[in-house]
Amino acid sequence: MKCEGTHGTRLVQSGINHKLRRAVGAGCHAGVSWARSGETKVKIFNDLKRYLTGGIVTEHQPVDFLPPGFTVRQIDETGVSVIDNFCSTEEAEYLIEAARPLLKPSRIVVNNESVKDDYRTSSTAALYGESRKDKALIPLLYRGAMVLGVPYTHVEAVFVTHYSGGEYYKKHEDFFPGFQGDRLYTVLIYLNDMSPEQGGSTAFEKLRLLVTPKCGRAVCWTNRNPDCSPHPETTHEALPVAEGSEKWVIQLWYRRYELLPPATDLPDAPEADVTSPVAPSAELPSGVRHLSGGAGS
Ligand SMILES: O=C(O)CCC(=O)C(=O)O
Repeated sequence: MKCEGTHGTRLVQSGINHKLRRAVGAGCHAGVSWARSGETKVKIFNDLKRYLTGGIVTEHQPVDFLPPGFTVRQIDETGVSVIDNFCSTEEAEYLIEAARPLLKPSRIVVNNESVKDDYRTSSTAALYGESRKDKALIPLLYRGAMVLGVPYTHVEAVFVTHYSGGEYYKKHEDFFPGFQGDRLYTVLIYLNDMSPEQGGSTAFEKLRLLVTPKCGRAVCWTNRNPDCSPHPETTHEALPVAEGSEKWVIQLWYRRYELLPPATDLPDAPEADVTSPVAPSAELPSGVRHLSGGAGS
């Protein structure tokens, strides 16, 4: 069954790792410069602002604001990166409450048709698309775009997904086979903390990686090579949530081309002078581990 998208470890590396190495390791990418360690000043240059906003420059850009502790980590050779504090607790809480009244049964794509199926048993709320644009999401779209090096306007409609006890999303990939322009990157953002006992982790079976949800944590990976061939190793699943627990996530999918026009009514953001460690680390973030047995172990 094909749900949302697939293809490989080494290939994955050549994608996001390459970009992140440029962005983080080399310390310079698309007008962003980052120092490598210690008290790191994150400096966003005006040309990046123009690039990300499609030419619209206002006094305060959402891209100016990175939550304290925003930390990019490549997870060894998996090609997956984990960004802690991708969003703040306040942003997460706001987005949960904005989504709650809009939740509908989640759907999957089977044979190019969007259907309700027990392959995915969560609920989903659309917060950003043609008809609804929640401005609170824009800073998150910018942050993903900044890390990945694509304009934020390439993002698909944005959904918040809620899992109650027992709910899950079985193994799938995020690319659509045979469609060459589709999802280059996935940024999956957790909006609440969960302990390993509460289930709900994201398991990458082929990469032997398990990520436990943590409020504000984002997991990023590339679904496609530069030549558009897909990455089958990105197969992932949302493991069932334990009874009495819940899980909230946001998925950002960035495509090869623009989908949404640039926003003209941008939210205010805190000042740009953010001190934040942005560095690769030898240690895995807490709650991220390599799998030894099956995906559910
Ligand atoms: O909730 C998760 O951990 C994964 C969600 C997912 O894979 C998706 O929505 O495509």
